Formats: sequence, C-alpha cells, structure tokens
Amino acid sequence: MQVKTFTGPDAKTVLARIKQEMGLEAVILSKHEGADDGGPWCEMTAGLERSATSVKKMSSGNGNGNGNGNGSGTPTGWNEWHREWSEIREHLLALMKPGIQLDELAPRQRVALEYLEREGVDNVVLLSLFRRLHKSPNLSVLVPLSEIVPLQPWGEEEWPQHCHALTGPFGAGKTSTLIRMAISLRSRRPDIRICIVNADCERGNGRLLLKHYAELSDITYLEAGDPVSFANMLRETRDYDKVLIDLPGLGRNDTFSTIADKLGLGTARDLAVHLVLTPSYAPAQLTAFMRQYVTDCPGSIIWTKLDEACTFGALVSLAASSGLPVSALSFGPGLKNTLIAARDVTIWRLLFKHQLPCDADPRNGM
Ligand SMILES: Nc1nc2c(ncn2[C@@H]2O[C@H](COP(=O)(O)OP(=O)(O)O)[C@@H](O)[C@H]2O)c(=O)[nH]1
Ligand SMILES: [Mg+2]
Repeated sequence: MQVKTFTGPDAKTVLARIKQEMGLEAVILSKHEGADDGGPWCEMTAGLERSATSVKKMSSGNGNGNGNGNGSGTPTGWNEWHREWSEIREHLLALMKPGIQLDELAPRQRVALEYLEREGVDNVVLLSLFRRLHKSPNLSVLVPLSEIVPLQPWGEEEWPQHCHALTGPFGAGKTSTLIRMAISLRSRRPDIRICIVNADCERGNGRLLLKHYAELSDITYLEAGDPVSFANMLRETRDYDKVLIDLPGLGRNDTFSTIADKLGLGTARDLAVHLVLTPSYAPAQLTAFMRQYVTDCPGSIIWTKLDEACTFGALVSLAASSGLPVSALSFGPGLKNTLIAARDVTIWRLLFKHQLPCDADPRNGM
C-alpha cells in the first residue's frame, strides 16, 4: 500500500490535494485538525493500493534492483538474470586475475594487497586497488582504500535526518544497536528529545528491552506496526530531535519495499535507513542481504559483532559494492561501551591488526 500524509489549512484543501495526487481510489486512514500560530491546520493520511503505474514502472526494469522477482519491487526473472551475471562476472575476474602482477608493486603495497586478499576482500576491489597503486610506488594503500570505504560517523550533526530506521536480518543486532545509538546521543547532549519506536511489534523480546532502556534513560517509547500508528507516531514526534525506529527483519521472499509498504515508511519525509550487518556472514550471504535490504533513502552500514569475526575484508567489499558509508561499529553483546562511531583509524586498525576499538583503549565506545 502506498501511504502519504497531506497537510493544509482546511479539510477541503487537503482532500483536493489527495484527489489530485493519489486519485479517487485513495482511502483516508487518519485525520487530525488543530490550530497554531500560523492559523488552523488539517492533516490527513491517505492510503492507496500500489498504483498501476508504479507496478508497470517496476516490471519494465526500473525497479531498484532489490530482490527476487516476487512482485515486490523487482522485475520478473531478476533472480535468473542476476545468477547469470554473477557467473559471467566470476569468469571475467578469473581472466583478469593474472593481470594483477603483484610483483610489479612496491614491496609494501604488495604485502598490503596480499593481506587484503587473505582477509577476504573481493577480487573486483583488489583489481581496482592494484590499478591505483600500479606505477605509484609511494602511494599508501590507505589512500585508495579511503576512497572505497566512505565513512559518515554516527552523531547528531553528522546525521541530521529526523528519523533513523535500523534494518537488517533477524539477530544481526538491530535492537541492541538502536539502544546504543540512543544512549550515545543522550550522553553527548542530555537535553536532546529522543523517541524510540518499536516497529517490530510481532516479536516480544525487543519490546521489553526497548521499553526498559527508554524508561531508564528518559526516552519516549512508542510502537508503530501499521501505516495508521506510524503516521500518528510521526505526528506525535514532530517536535523531537531524533526518532529511532527498530524495524523487523525481512522474510525470505520479502524486500525492503515490503516492510516499507506494510508500515507506511514513505510518510516519513526525513528518514535515513541504516543496515545492520555482521562481518561473520559469508560473502554470498552479505551480497544477498545487500540486494534484499537496498533502499532509496540516505543511510549507512552499521557493522555489529566485530568481536565474533575473524576477518574484516567484508567491510571493504560491501562498501565498494553498495557505495554506502559506514556509520558505526559494535563489538560486544553488552549495551554500554560497545558501539563506536566509525573513524578511519578504527577501521584500518580492525582490518590490518584485528584490533577492536576496546583493545586500543578500553574507554572507547559510547
Ligand atoms: N557478541 C556480540 N553480540 C551482540 C552484538 N550486538 C548484539 N549482540 C547480541 O546479538 C543478539 C541479537 O541482538 P538483537 O539486538 O536482539 O538483534 P535483532 O534481532 O537484529 O534486533 C543479542 O543476544 C545481542 O546481545 C555485538 O556487537 N557483539
Ligand atoms: Mg530486534
């Protein structure tokens, strides 16, 4: 279902806008009226079963590339096409690999590239690193690596969006990370108004944890499991500084658009979506998750369970394939001092020395 919120000075104007934009089949899901300094206002949330034009757009190949051809945002035959492309890509890489003449690099560069290969960094990335380093013997590998792994550290100013949703597979650490992110915001600025939203309402375990921490930290706790409660939540939290939303994991055949439609996420105008993943997943699994959870919103990757991983090449490979910045890293099952905003030094120590942020300095972490 496509859900959108409209505002205007009165009901008549708002209804006209809904009719113009969504057509006569739109259903009014909620209506609120009031008055403030600017005069009277009216806000309505309208819903529409997925429009014929958008379905047509997706099946003609304009989908966002996320998924499995099940009709929820991807063209038919996408999986088959993707499998074939993956095979072609592997063949091409096998042909190109002999072109990576490591002995043509400066010794330090060669050692670094051999190390990254052992860490599981994808061959495409190794090839592009090689091309950058080749014939620049003084260039440190960290220079092209920094270009491949963009960073946008978690923090209030660095992430100005009003709403931040956490998505990712079940058990990846979304709920724990959300609490850590809220704690870090609160500890930096005690006066900040934060709301934690549980949108994973069908499972009880996250609810208890979120509620408990919200109470302890003077944070508002709300639940939103459908478009109407989601629209109401957005209205209630308009004056808050940050709204952190805990999303459920996706079913096997679902894509992010499935959950976005189910909750009416489209009504959140200022939304960032952070994908929570752990480097212990196999490379093929990470690639599959990346396709399944892709969104059009601004966002990042948050890497969790670093303490359980034995290699960290995935941090580089996924940054290269997704183009998403890394925003935060978590490295322990507890909730305190186990999350750190992503900085280049931290990432390189992790990658090249297997040093967790808490190893470098136990006071690290938010
Ligand atoms: N070792 C370790 N465990 C973690 C980390 N983050 C979360 N966990 C644990 O992973 C489990 C699942 O976390 P949870 O936040 O409920 O995941 P969700 O299903 O994605 O919301 C819990 O037992 C957490 O304590 C981490 O960074 N390291
Ligand atoms: Mg959870």
